[in-house]
Amino acid sequence: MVGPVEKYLLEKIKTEGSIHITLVDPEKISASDASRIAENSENSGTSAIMIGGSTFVSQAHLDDVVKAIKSTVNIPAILFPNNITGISSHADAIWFMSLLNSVDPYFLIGAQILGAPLIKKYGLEPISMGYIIVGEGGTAGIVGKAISVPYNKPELAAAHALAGQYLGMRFIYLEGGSGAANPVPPEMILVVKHLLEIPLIVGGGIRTKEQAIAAASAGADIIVTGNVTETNDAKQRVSEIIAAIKGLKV
Ligand code: 1GP
Repeated sequence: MVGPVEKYLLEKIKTEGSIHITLVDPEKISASDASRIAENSENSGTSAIMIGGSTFVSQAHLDDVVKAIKSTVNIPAILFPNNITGISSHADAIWFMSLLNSVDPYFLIGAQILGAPLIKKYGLEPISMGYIIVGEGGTAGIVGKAISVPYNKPELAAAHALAGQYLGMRFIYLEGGSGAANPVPPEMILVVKHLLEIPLIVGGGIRTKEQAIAAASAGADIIVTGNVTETNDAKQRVSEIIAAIKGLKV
């Protein structure tokens, strides 16, 4: 059941400690910008490109963005869907995710039922992941109807994460919300990671190498950054973040 992209991520985490993944939001950019960002990020040492946003984007545009990325870089392109409209046959893999703190069954299992046959048909590699909205939560929290876990309740985040692990999910993602004013606090990452035996992904509001170091040192196995790749000095900032977390946990 564990496919090549998942094996690649696990191996990277094992040998490099914390790794970095670049998030590209197809709502915000053209296919050519996506390919430029992916290329710069690959050159900086990012491990994969995630493609997804929180609101609707036409599937034709999503396909164009994924194709542009695939024709430019060698690292895996992993879909990060907010709905069944976030599926493209051109990617390598898809986070097969359930929003664990949503009050809407659609985001817990409904969308997954609708999407599963398409994933099978396209031959996409599904990577099972429990998604937890914490803190501010951003657009993902609103669209996903999540009861966000406050930053000062790390034990609650840990309970969600552990439930995901016990249900058989193979990764957990603590999502502070894209563009969050404050990233997930290291205290919350520490408490969650302490209980968890599967890799922990952390994202939302990470803009500096100091914030990335804090998250990685606290136990994040994968650091995701999105917004920072769209800034003018993106190349330098992403390189700094990746260089800073390299080797921290090995
Ligand atoms: C959002 O966690 C990601 O899903 C990335 O957030 O855009 O704030 O880096 P940023």
